[in-house]
Amino acid sequence: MLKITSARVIVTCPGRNFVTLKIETSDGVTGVGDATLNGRELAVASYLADHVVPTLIGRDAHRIEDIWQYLYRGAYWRRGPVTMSAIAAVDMALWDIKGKVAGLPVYQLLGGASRDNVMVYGHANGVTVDDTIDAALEYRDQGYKAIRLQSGVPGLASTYGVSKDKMFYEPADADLPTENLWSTERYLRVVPELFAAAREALGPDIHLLHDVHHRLTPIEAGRLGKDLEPYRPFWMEDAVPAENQENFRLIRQHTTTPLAVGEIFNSVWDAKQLIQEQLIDYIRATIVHAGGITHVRRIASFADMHNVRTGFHGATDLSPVTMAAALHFDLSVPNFGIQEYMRHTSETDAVFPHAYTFDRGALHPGEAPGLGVDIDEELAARYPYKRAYLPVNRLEDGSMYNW
Ligand code: KDG
Ligand code: MG
Repeated sequence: MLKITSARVIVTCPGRNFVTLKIETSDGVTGVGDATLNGRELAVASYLADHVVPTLIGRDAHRIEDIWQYLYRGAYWRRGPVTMSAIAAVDMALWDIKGKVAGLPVYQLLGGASRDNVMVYGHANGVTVDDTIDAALEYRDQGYKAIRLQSGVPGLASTYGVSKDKMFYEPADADLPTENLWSTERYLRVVPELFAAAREALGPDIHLLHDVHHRLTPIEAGRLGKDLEPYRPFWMEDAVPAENQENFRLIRQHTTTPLAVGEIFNSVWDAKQLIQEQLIDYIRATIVHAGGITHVRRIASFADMHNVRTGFHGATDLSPVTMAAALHFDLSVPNFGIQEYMRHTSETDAVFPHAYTFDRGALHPGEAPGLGVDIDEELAARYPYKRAYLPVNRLEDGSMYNW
C-alpha cells in the first residue's frame, strides 16, 4: 500500500491565480493536481483543504478509481464546478503518482500513444478584421495548423476574445467584474466578414475556429453557422448556453457547421443528450473542471460511441498541470479532435516547470514519468493570491446577458 501522508493546497498568482493540490505518499513520491476555477478559486481551495484533504490521509494512493468514487458518491452533493474541480485535482495528482511509481508517462498508463503528437489551435484576435487576419498569419508562420479567430465588433467597446496583448489573453482582469456591452445584431454582421477575409488570406488548408461564447439563441446560431459554411469552419463553439441540451437540435437542423460545446461542463450528465443524439461534433469538457482523467475517460468513451471527438478547453486559467494531463489524455484517446492552447506567461511557466513541448502547431507531453509537471513552491510563495473576476455582459438597454 502506498499511503497518502499529506495533501497541501497551494494558491499562487504568477500573473493569474492558480490552485494546486500536492499529494505526498509514504514512499516519498508526490503528485500534483490543478483545482483552478477562474474567479472562484478560493471556494475550491476551501473545499479541498477543509473537506477533502482530511478524508485522504491514510488512503492507498494507488486506488484511483475507488478514491474518485469515494469523493463523488461520498459527498452526497454530486457534481457542480467546485466539487468536480476538487475531485479533478485529487485524481490528477494520483495519476501523476502512479506514473512516477511505474516509471512511465501517464499516456502510457492510458494505453499508449494513438498518434505522434497533439494538434493544437492558437488564438488570433484583433480589434478589427484586418488586425485579426494579421495575427492569424503570424500563427500560420509559426506552424499552427488550426487557428481560432475572434475580432472586435464595431460599435462595442470590448468583447470576449479580443486582447490588448497579442501574446497573452487574460479575461479575469479586475478586482471587481468589469461590465461589457453586447449587441447580437452587430456581432452577426462581423463574423462572416472575418471568416471570408481569413479564408482568402490563409488559403484552404488551415483549420479555422470561432468561439461564440454563449451569446446567441438557437435560431441565431443556426443562421451564423449557415453564413459560415462557405468558409468551412472547423467548429463553432458554445453557440448557445447549454443548460438546455435540446437547443442544439434546432441549430443542427439549420447548419452543417460542426459544433463544439462543454468547457463549463462538469460531468458526462451535462452532455448526455448532446452526445447520444449526436447534436455536437466536439466535446470540450476538460480534465480540471470535469472530475479529472478518470471522469473524462468516461466522457470520451461515451462520445466515441457516437462519433463525437474531443476538443478540450485550454485557456490560460487551466494551469500547466491541467495542460500536461490533457496532453497525456489527448495523445492516447482514440477519438481525439483538437486541443486548445493559449500560451502561459513566463512567470507561470517558471512556477510550473513542465516536460511538454510545442513544435509547429502540435504539443507533446514528453516522456517524464507521471504528468511531467511540478510546482516550484518557493517561487509560488512569492506570488500571493490576487482577487480577479471575469467580466459580465449587458445588452445595450442595460439587461444582464451571458458573458
Ligand atoms: O475562464 C473562462 C475562460 O476559460 C473562457 O472564457 C475561455 O472560452 C474560453 C475558451 O474557449 O478558451
Ligand atoms: Mg470557449
